[in-house]
Amino acid sequence: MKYNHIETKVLHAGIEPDPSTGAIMTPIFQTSTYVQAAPGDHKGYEYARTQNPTRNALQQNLAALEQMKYGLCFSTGMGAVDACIKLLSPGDEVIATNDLYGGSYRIFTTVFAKMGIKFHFVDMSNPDNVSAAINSQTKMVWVETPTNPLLKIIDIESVAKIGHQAGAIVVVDNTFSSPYLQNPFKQGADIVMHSATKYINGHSDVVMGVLCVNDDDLHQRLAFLQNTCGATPGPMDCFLVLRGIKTLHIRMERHCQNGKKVAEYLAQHPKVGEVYWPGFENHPNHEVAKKQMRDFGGMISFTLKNDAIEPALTFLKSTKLFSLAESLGGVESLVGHPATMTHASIPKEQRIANGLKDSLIRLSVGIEHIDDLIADLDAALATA
Ligand code: P1T
Repeated sequence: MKYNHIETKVLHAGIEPDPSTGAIMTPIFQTSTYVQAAPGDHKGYEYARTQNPTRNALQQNLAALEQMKYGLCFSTGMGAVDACIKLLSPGDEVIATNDLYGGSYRIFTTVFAKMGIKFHFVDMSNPDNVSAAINSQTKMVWVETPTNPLLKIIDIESVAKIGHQAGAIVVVDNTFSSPYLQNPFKQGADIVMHSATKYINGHSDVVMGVLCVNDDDLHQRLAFLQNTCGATPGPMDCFLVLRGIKTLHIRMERHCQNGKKVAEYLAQHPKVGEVYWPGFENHPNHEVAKKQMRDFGGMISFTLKNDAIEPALTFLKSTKLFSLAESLGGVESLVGHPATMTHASIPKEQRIANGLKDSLIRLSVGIEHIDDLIADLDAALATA
């Protein structure tokens, strides 16, 4: 049966009742290997780093959600980033967004730069900056949109065109949107990457990464890296993520509803300075967000008036429902301080030059009752 809606795909794509028992839920195939009748005579499964039925179901489900042919799962989001960059060779160059997850910046600048891959970080909210950085060595363009943590919006279609004209592979880290809000393949991305740790799993109990691709050759190369380098997830984690995905659409709707109300509440608060959220009409790329996203998500960053740092630190200690923790995209609300937590690996001068202030506070708005969330923020702002 053919179905096109993500609300149906989350439940059914890639999921078949177990042929041996009829179990409706994909079993956790907790095995490291598979018995062969004779050398090479097997049922499509040889060794669990290479293939696992629980992982296969998840990979197929994720590919369907991104409207692409193939999904590949990794033990962490960083494992997925690592595999992408390993497509490149010494001398190749990457143009990356200058506002991005600190861990991505760290692997680029500390691990791969010393292997001879050169990274240029540019503000991609203006695609002209990507054109200006392209040269004959450009082999990959690394987009994150909305960006972590400044919620900048990058026009995927424009940047993908520029990248493709140069013959580069265009990767979009879709973690902040989830496949529910945005499918970058539709705008031209070659690889769609996720930290499935976030909205895809949604319950803050698994760390996992995903790459989705459509091109057969690119899939072959990435599947080779997945198996050869070995950062694959275990079957229990795959089961948990499959389970989390079933409510992705419902969770995302509530994240977006609550996110809008929290952003509007912050924007009118006398102690709050800037609020970064792509749903505001005065967000510099609001129109691009409307074009490529279904809604604006549950991630919001803000500063206090005059970029006050001490009051921001007091605020970070004062919330009760918003727990102070790294990560995002789970059902429960989190608050973070990018400068000392998720983005501490970006040198301070670089961070400040990119607009990431020490006073910035990041919220991952959960799916609790909105009145309780606002009351928590209100009480914490009163102490700040
Ligand atoms: O944590 P891991 O599953 O390895 O994913 C890394 C990653 C990649 N891309 C983006 C956009 C991310 O936000 C992350 C992880 N981010 C956090 C832990 C954080 O709190 O921002």
